Amino acid sequence: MRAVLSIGSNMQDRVEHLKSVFAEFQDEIVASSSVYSTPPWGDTDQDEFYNAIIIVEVDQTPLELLHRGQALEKAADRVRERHWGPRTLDVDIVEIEGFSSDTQELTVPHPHAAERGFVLIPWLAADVHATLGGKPVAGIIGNIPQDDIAGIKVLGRIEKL
Ligand code: PH2
Ligand code: MG
Ligand code: MG
Repeated sequence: MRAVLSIGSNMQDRVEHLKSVFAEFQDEIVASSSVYSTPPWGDTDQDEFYNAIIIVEVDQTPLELLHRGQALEKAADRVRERHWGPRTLDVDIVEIEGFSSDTQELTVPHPHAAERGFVLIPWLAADVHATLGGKPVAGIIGNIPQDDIAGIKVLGRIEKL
């Protein structure tokens, strides 16, 4: 199963938190973006995030993959406080090829992906042919307010940070 993961951190050592995800999936990553510095979206009263996209090919079910991401969040001492608030590590499933789900536990494709430059810009960088809901990600980016895109800056490949 091929899945697109959006990972983010805006607390403590952001690079180290993101590295824990790259390490966990090292043998299953088929493509990945650089790390981007991104202004907080939704709840703007918090520090800048570091975000990246990892595309994985895993021999697992969607829920198994979800739980693997949650274990990484737990290992980073993630505390669930504010909705859209600061976090040590967030591992979100953006999309799974040929699969959708709308349950309490898992909503795929991610319901906010199309509004989020911090997801779409790294995703396009990892996969120029990326599509979301049948539409090219390159086109969806054109619908996002320019102000949301302007603050998104590439920092470099994770190995170099
Ligand atoms: N995650 C959120 C809310 N806002 N903003 C940025 N820039 N990056 C994120 O990863 C992020 C966010 C909720 O998960
Ligand atoms: Mg999230
Ligand atoms: Mg999440």
